[in-house]
Amino acid sequence: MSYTMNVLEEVKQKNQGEPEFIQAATEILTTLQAYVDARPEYEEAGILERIVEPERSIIFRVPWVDDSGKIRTNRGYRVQFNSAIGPYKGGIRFHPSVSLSIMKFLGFEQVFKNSLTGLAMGGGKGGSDFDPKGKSDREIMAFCQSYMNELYRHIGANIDVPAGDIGVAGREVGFMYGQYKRLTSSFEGVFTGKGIVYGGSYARTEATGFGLAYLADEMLRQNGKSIEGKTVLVSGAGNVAIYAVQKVQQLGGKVVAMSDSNGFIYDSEGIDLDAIKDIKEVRRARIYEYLNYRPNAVYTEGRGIWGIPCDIAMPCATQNELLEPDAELLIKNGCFAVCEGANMPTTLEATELLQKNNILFAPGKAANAGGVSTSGLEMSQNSMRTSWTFDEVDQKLKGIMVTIFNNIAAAAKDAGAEGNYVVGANIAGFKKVAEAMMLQGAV
Ligand code: NDP
Ligand code: 2IT
Repeated sequence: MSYTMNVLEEVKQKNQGEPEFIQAATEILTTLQAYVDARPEYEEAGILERIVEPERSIIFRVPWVDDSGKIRTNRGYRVQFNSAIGPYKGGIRFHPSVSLSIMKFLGFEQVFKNSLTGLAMGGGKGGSDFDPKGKSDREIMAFCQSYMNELYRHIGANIDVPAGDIGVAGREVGFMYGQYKRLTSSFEGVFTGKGIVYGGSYARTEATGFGLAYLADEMLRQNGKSIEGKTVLVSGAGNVAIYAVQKVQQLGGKVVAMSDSNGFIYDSEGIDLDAIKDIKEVRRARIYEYLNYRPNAVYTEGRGIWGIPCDIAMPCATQNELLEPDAELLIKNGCFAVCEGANMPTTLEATELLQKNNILFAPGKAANAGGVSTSGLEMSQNSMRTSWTFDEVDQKLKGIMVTIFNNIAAAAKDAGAEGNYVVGANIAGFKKVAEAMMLQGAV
């Protein structure tokens, strides 16, 4: 068996009970196989054995008091996966499904994604199985403060810089940042996604969704297509989905459907984004309320958004939300591009099927890298004690997304897999991290 496949077998043996991490490792190692096995220096330096093992996984108790006065306990995590090219960097997720496996898959993806941005950021991820749904602002604050009471000792502007992810956005970052500052007496760029008035960057809120649309636009353009006039499905209705829809609409695309974990809405006239923002960003309500704003739209309970005919699909909710039967439906209905806004939303089988059918496929670690790229820009602004305008940040973001696309397309071509952007992203992301690890010795 080859070096790469041996390491993959070892990953499966050693991490039983971690299906999401094994899934992410399988995708990455399988696509790196030809590249790595042709270069024995990687095996000599033990690069793969090291790169699949987090530098550190921290698991801790998070007790907090709910509004009835009862003490509740959740489990907190921070996986510091790889610091070869910069301080650990990656979001924090609050969702009841959070487990060590999900933290490790997200941290592993983040290592390669952050390398693709061209900025000096290592990879990490954190979170908790805390469910923010239905909690009061005071309960959210109590939880965030307790989470930080443990996490603060492990992070720092040059050590590990968290940000948002599912269930964590401006409100939660504010509470966590405030508690960090109180515990350390240090006002520093230890978080990204901060409020504009205390060191946040313009356009960080929009960045992941905008970046997704920029990368999609570039991929389509270089393949003789465009977003203009196309019918688009965007799953989810959170931070990534909302700003993906906004930019797709600005680029002339027609988004006809969005979803949340309860169901999906279809609006043949095109999604009214102001209504979605009011429901999700202001009122934190369910997506079926869209019918109160647009009575002609249709709401369907459950999953099923991928059955709507479209040209372009953008999964922007969560991992494993686009399965093989969904891919079959997309292909049958004439979809020609799938661009991942979420992390690992498409299963391995669905990805393979889409690629076999020549669907243009932009993998999450490249397509959603606009969020962490703009986090990198926020870190730069904090270090320089300066603040760039929205347009300045947006222009830099656009430049980074075009560069990422060019790099992954070139890496795919060099590997003899032209047009396979999964292979391209994994090789391009791996190269820089592996080289840094080799130069730094056995660490
Ligand atoms: P949000 O919490 O803002 O939104 C998540 C959306 O996805 C919600 O509409 C949510 O519905 C839905 N969703 C979440 N979990 C599930 C589930 N298990 N089943 C069905 N629907 C679900 O998160 P983000 O928009 O920030 O993140 C979305 C994805 O993008 C994630 O994969 C994240 O890792 C990735 N990402 C985020 C970045 C960022 O900057 N925020 C950057 C790069 C990637 P409901 O409200 O009903 O739960
Ligand atoms: O998955 C991701 O890239 C994020 N959630 C954003 C991470 C960050 O540090 O901005």
